This record gives sequence, structure tokens and C-alpha cells, in this order.
Amino acid sequence: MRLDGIWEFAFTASPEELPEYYSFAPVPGCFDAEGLRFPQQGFGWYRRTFEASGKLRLKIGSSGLRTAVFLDGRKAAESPHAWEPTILDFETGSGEHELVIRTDNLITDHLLFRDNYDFYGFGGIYDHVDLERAPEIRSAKIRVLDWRTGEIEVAVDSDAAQFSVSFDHGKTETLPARKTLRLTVPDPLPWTPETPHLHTLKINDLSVEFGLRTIRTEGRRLLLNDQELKLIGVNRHESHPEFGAATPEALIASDLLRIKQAGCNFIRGCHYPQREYLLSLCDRLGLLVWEEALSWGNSAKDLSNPVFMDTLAEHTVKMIETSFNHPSLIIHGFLNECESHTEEARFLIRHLAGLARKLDPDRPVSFASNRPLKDVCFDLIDICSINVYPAWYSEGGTDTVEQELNHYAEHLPEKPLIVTEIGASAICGDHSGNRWSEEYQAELVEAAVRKVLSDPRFTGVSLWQFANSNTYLNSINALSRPGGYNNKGLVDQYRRPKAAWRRLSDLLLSPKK
Ligand code: ADA
Repeated sequence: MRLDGIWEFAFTASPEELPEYYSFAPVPGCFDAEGLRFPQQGFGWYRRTFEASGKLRLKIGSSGLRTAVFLDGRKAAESPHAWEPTILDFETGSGEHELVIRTDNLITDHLLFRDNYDFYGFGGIYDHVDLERAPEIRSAKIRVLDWRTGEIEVAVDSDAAQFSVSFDHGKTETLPARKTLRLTVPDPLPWTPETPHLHTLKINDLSVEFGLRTIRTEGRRLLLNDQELKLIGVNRHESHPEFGAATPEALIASDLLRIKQAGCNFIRGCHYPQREYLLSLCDRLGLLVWEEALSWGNSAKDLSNPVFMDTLAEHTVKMIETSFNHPSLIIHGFLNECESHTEEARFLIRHLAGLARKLDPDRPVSFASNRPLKDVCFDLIDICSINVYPAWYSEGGTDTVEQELNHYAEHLPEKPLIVTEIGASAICGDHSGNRWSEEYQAELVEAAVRKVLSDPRFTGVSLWQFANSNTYLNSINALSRPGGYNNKGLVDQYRRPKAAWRRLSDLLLSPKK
């Protein structure tokens, strides 16, 4: 049962205040997206009733910044993280039940969100709220052992005594329950960005889509099903002036289609876990995804703070477990632009990379560094990823995109090298050719893409960024983030294309130009 719709709504300044439900709000929805409550800080309370009984599972796909669930007046679940699912298994008697979900947008005292982050932390319910019968099979994680023969290993979390297993809606086989199953997909077809073929595994009441593909690094190369990849794409925030982080699925779909149709094959989902819908659509479109745990520009003080460390580790584990079966997901990331020149960073990155590899030995891990030449952590991860802004912020000795990228390629270790961010701000309609104009941005984007396409030392680039995104408006940022937006989008916040977007698609669709 999908519980989306218009719920009763109350807003309070503190969690202790009693909510009075005089208002209504959409679910999914962000209470502080532009409109009535923008940009008030506080607690949004969403209330509705439902009728159901027995063993149930409530799932909130994604919400922020902190989430608490109350059932019939009692706190039943809490998620202190953000941008991740909240799942509650419970048992209840028949009759009408009250469900309240409280979320907030407070960035003070958050365990993971800091007030220096350059993106807006919306309060609200970002994704669907679903109520289902508690599943017999809680999860099934699929590892591809051989993409050619279709051999897979499935780790099943369940108390069922036996499994009824079928592939692609075919013949059902009954097997004694085990924690790990070795199975072979009949008529296996590989998943690649060009032929994103999905298979379905059904075990009892759980149906999982997956793709037969492997991803690994070898020297400077990143290989998908043993074929070298060149990643060309964009960073994308889940952000829109009217919807905040609760972007409608139609908007996500149109963004992804445009990205694919422009000739890109890669998205960096910055800077938090991605919605289930986005990953499923990338699986279908053959768009490759870097997913990353919530963090941004963290100082050595954060990196050595035990609460931050534990919270980030828990959140990273949850992200990896949630997204495990998506073939489009190829890189696990964390700690964007942290103080990675310090021992504190080394310690935490080693820990997170270890956790990620233990949970998922089959995907490379990385973090995006904005200090490539003094970074001391590149030996701990599989891919060197660099956020660099030549001809924008960079005050380095070298000035052109070409020169600056050459410099990094010469000095970084022999691993796949991805330019995870590069770009410039542009105001729609400014055609002066100066900084902040559409043409200046287009030139820079073209130079970066041409360089990465033509230089084998680079595995890929994700341009900063697909669309203008919401950030905080304050006096420090007023000039660099006019209107409370990061204006480096290749399309603006309403998805109107800038010259750079057209330049990018021209370049990728007819590269000989
Ligand atoms: C950084 C950061 C991005 C964004 C960008 C910018 O590299 O990772 O989130 O803030 O800079 O626009 O300055």
C-alpha cells in the first residue's frame, strides 16, 4: 500500500513543542522548498491514518535531515542520518492506526551535515512511503561470479524453511533454505551500458532485478566485463526550486534521459545516497553511477571525531547494502573533498574503504580529492578522483585546462584517474564571453571533455554539474552563489539548457568536429 498523498502537517521550532495539525503537505515533499516556509528552520510533522494489521513493514525511501516515526503515539523508529531509507518492521492489531513522520532541516548538531556544506539540506520526505506485509525474504544480495556463464552467488536474509526460486518468470525450483545460494542464470545476457539487459530473480515473495556484469581496475584502466571504460558524464544533485530534494520521478526520468541522449554514460550522484528510482532507471538506461555517502569538505577535526566516524561508517554500510544489486552502480564513494592531506583522513578512509570492500568486494571505492598534489590517501583506494577548477578557482602556476590536467596526470599514482569535478558558473542569458557567461562555461567544458577523451591517462570526467542546485544564501556566499544557487549547472535549476549543454552534446554526438 503506497501511503503517498496529502497528509496533515504541522511545523514546530523544536521537537518538544506539541504539533498542531492545522495544515496539509504533500508526501513526498520538502516543507522548506521555495514557497510558504522557505527557508524556515525547524521540524515538519506529517500525519495520516491507515488500516492494516499483522506483521508489517513501513518503508520511507529517503528523507532528511533527521527522521522519527511515531505509530499510535509512540516513537517507533529513528534515523539520524539523511538521504537514506528508514525501514520499520512491526506488528499491530486491526483497526485504524495513526502514523506520524517527523523530519527537520536543522544543520546545527547534525551528526553528518555541517553548516559549511555547499548544498541545501532540505527537511521533508523525499521519496515514497510504503506499507507492506513483512516480507518473508528480507533481502537477497547478488554477486556476479561469471558474467559469461551467468553464475551468481546470492546471500539471503530470511527465516523461511525453503526457497522457491525462478529466473526471468521461468520455471520455479524448490530449494532448501540456505544463507548463500550458488545459482546459474539460464540464457544469460550481459549487462553493458550499450545493452543494459536485466535479469529477474524471484525467491519466495521477493523479486530482484540484476545485471550480469563485473567491474574492476587494472593499472590505469577501469574494466566493465573486461572492456575498458571511458566515463563521460555529469554530477547531479537531487534538487529543484519547487520540490527541493523530493524531485518527482518524472523529473528524474527526464534528467536521466537528457543526460543519456546528450551522449553521456556516467553520473556522479553528489553528495549523498541516491534514490532507488534513480538507480533503477540507470540500470535500464545503461548509465553508470558513482554513489557517495553524505559528507563534504570535512576537516581533520570531523575526521577524527568518534561520533562523526561511527555515523559515517554506519551510513556508508547502509548505502552499500541498499544499492547492492544495481548493475549501474560501479563505484562506492565517500568523503568528498575532505582534508585528505592529513593522518586523520588516512585513518578514516582506510576504515571506510575496508568496510566497503568487505561488504562488496566487487566494486572499486574512491573519494574525490580537491588537493591532488598533497593528498596522502590515494594508496588506500582503487581510483584516483580529483575535483579541480582550472580557469575558475584554481590559482595554480599552470592556467589552461589542458596544462593543469597534464600536471595531475604526471604526478598521480598509476591508477584509473577520474576528474570528478571541473566546471564554471554561468548565468543563463549572459553572452558576454566573460567569466559567468554561457560562452566562458562552454569553452571550459569543451576543453575538459576533449582532454579526457583524447588522453588515455584519464578514465573519465563528471562535469560539475548537470543542473544549478540549491545551496545556502548568506552574506559570505551572496556573490558566488547568487540567489542561493550553485550556478555551475550546464542547465539551470529549471533545466533550461545553457550553451555548455549544447556544446557538450555536439561534442559527444559528433566527436570529430
Ligand atoms: C566543490 C564541491 C562541490 C561544489 C563545487 C563548487 O568541488 O565538491 O560540491 O561546492 O566545489 O561549485 O565550488
